[in-house]
Amino acid sequence: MLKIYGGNLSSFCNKVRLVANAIGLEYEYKKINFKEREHKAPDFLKMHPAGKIPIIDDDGFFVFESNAIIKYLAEKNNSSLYPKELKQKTQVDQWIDFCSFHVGNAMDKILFNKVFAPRIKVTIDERAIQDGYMFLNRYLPVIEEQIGRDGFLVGKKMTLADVNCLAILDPCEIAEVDLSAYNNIVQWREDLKKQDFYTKCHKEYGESLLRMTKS
Ligand SMILES: N[C@@H](CCC(=O)N[C@@H](CS)C(=O)NCC(=O)O)C(=O)O
Repeated sequence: MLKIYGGNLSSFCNKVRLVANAIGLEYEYKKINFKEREHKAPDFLKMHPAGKIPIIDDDGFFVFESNAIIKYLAEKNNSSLYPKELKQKTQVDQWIDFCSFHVGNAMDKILFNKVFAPRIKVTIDERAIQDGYMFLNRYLPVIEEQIGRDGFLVGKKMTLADVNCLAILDPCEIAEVDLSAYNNIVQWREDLKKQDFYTKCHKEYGESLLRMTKS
């Protein structure tokens, strides 16, 4: 059976589970314990030379990098989440890259410095937090406008581009990123968050977040 190595608090890992759920795949979820440094153990480094999650093991075929993983899973399973028609597929790739490189990087700067750095006793980089908000102010309106066209990032149905963006925006509340000025994003997010593929994964995400904020 497909194995997904991940952690509940990682948007990259949740993205992979969200896609696997949306396709309807059965999988074994193997949680990696960072405190025990399981991700740097010799056997783990054989799967990922840099010791990172997520990774999938598909009957001995190992893949890392969440965006490569979700494309592989969708394509292998003939899912409409990743269209076959070249131009549509390229648009999905385009929005995956835009969200990951721009929105995702901005979110990471904020999330790491506001939420994780104080907990792992690393110096907080205030400039990175400011940059993160500045980039979001620049890129979220682009997402807002795109979703406003047809209800999704590409066309009238959910694709990998939406799932990627949904996972990236998951920590907005804890990172104090206010989405209320973006009506289309708020509505799109609300609609997707009600669906089974999301609620199945988010329960654990929410519980882990709560545990972390209490500790
Ligand atoms: N670009 C990668 C990011 C993976 C990543 O940075 N994962 C973090 C967890 S959120 C990690 O494993 N960090 C441990 C480390 O870098 O040692 C992806 O999309 O999968």
